[in-house]
Amino acid sequence: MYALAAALMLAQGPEPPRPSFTEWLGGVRAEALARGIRPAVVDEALGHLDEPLPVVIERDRTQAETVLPLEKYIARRLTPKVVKTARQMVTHHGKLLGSVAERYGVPPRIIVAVWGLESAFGQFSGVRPTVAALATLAWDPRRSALFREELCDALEILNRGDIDLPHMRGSWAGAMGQVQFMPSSYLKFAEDFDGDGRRDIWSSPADVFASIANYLKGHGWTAGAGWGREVKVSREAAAKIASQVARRNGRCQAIRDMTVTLPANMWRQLGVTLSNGGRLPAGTPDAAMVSGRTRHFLVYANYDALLEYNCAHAYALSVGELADRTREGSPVPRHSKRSQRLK
Ligand SMILES: [Ca+2]
Repeated sequence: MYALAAALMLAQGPEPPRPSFTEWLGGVRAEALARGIRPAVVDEALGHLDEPLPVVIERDRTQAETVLPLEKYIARRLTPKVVKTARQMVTHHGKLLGSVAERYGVPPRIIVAVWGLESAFGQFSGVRPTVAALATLAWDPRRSALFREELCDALEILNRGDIDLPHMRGSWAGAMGQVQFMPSSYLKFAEDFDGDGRRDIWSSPADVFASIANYLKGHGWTAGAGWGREVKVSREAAAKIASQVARRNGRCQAIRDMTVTLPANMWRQLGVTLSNGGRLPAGTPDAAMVSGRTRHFLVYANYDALLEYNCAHAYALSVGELADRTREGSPVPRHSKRSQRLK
């Protein structure tokens, strides 16, 4: 790989000298003004940035991918404490979640599960300054165009007055607030559900819940349908599925790591059963198979909306399972592991 990269660099000649961070920011400033963002907003947001933040570059280059098998990831994230908190939140915010669910068609337990996994139910929404983080990532040549666009969108959010600069905070990667939206997603999907004129994903529970629901709805979540279910796949059935059922094509690895969608009847014929060995019930929707090392899941169309939030099966299955476990009478896991933040 390195030899190839070196050869390519030789073929293309040395890279042109890069502008300094300050010179580069001047270009962003001009672009933002051309987009109609008020000079006062641009000056406040960019004026105090003297240099890129080394910690952002470092974090970006060492981002931990999900290396744990998904069974382990789910077990570590869905601790008894997380499940208990999710249940309490579904009850505590019951009335508000009910109104949000009615408007967007996304069930309260799914909204709470996403919220729980994104920001520990609003407790850890990130304290990093979004504009400074995005400016650093946009200046870094690796994914400059993508993050420059996000930076301009962040300035647009400030321009609209939804949040002020000191409160526009989130992760080092630019994901903001309790819903962890990138600025582009914010502009498309954030909602002002409490009606105060600002879309506040940082501190308004109404806006947080509605924004999560609106994002899922905007990515195809269908009201009244589930996300999927765990199933049992014998070794023999697993071998048949591996040899007979094609994988999906898609933009991210998780999508390429699942099968195409088949009618429930086909899954029955391949030997897939309910976890307790029972027959897949009538009315089971068309489904794709997601398999870990030991656990298997049939996932329905709504699962795709969860992957749009974060394209990793470990994440999307954690959301689905956490949502299911907030139901009355569902089992709370007995094992107890220290809560770990794996994102
Ligand atoms: Ca609001």
